Amino acid sequence: MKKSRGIHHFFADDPERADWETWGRRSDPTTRRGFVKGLGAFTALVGARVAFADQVPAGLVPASHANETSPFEIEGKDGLTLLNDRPLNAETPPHLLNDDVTPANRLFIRNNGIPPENVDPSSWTLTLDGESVTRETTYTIRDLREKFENVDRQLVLECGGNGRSEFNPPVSGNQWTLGAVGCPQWNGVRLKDVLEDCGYEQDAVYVAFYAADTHISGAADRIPISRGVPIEKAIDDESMIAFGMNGHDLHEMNGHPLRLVLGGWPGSASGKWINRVSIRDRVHDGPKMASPSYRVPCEPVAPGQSVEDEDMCIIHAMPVKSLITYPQSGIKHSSKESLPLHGHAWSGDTNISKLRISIDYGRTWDSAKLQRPSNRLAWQNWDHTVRFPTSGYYEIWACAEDALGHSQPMVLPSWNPKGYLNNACHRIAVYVS
Ligand SMILES: Nc1nc2c(c(=O)[nH]1)N[C@H]1C(S)=C(S)[C@@H](COP(=O)(O)O)O[C@H]1N2
Ligand SMILES: [Mo]
Repeated sequence: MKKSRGIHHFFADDPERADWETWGRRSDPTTRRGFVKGLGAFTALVGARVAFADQVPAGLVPASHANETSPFEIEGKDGLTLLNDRPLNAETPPHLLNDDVTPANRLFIRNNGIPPENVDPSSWTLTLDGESVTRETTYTIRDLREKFENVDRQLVLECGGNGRSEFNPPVSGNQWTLGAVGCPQWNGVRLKDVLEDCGYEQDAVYVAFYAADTHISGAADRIPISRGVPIEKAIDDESMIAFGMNGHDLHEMNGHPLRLVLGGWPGSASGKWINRVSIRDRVHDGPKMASPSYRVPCEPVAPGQSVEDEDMCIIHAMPVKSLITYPQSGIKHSSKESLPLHGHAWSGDTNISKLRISIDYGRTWDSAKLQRPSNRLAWQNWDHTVRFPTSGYYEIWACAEDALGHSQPMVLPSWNPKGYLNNACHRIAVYVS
């Protein structure tokens, strides 16, 4: 199942015409600033008068139509959108991510290969090996549970390609919109405690996983993915080997019976169905570690520019980002009542310091009420209330800033050949009557 050419391609191919047919105005090609040309043409697509129409930037894809995809069914999952069925890839619409702790039925699925079947947790083993391991050791899941302190941590898992669908020019790969992210509570043990138990040498550089899923081609000698992180991230207090989620077994598509969770880093490092963890004396060289996978240009490039493999750098922590999870984009609302908003914000290895909201295309901003994370590297919940001065079509924009002073880009971050790290501010549409 492949996504058909949609509104983003329309804007990419012919921005002038897209602006005219969508927003009902023409933009000045020299300045790229829009000027309003009456209110007629727009209503066909958005179906309402646009409030603050003079503030709409040229080439803006309306939030009311920016994230349209198709629904599907999978056991134990509810309301996810299918992007690809082989390998299985499915994301969660933002309004279904409204829970402060993501339930299993709302966590996205990103498979590179074919998951193992008929998994038996009682006979599953995890072997610690590699050039820099002191004592090669094999653990059963029971060993892990009994030998090490059990910890519960709420940690953000986000695919490096989340948001890819909005890059222009478009790039190949799963066309994730916003929902390849979640923040369940993971149950397991610290990766650090296990690494210390088997021991590692001074020359340890990387910690990598191998897993039980098989290659999409069916070839037995090929593995779909084997990635890792620098030893410093592996021994972070929050890095986990998880055997559960929200107090239950892991969902079979989310790594049952054993997975890594490296909060705040590209999801691809958080191996599912793991049976081997290797302590390497070099940067790991497994499938999908090499360029251009999960890498971005070391220096920014122009949109569409090709980049040599050696000029691509491995992604470490994910950038600052936020979601509006209530209300659902596209709702109808009465101008007489105020509208409560809810959402989450997160940023790689650090926390969030501010969450700003605008209802006038960024002309003015308000600060939302931001909660503390329930533990380090959990997403932070925020609340806000807005009032609309008139009826019409509105967009609510949310933008976070983290403790390092980094903010989300208003439009898009730097274009890159594989379409990673799109952390643009989230926008939703509201029709006020
Ligand atoms: N063994 C294995 N681990 C894997 C993958 C995979 O295909 N196989 N996909 C990775 C990627 S790219 C992401 S984003 C996360 C997704 O985790 P989830 O499917 O539980 O949401 O798992 C990672 N771990
Ligand atoms: Mo991913």
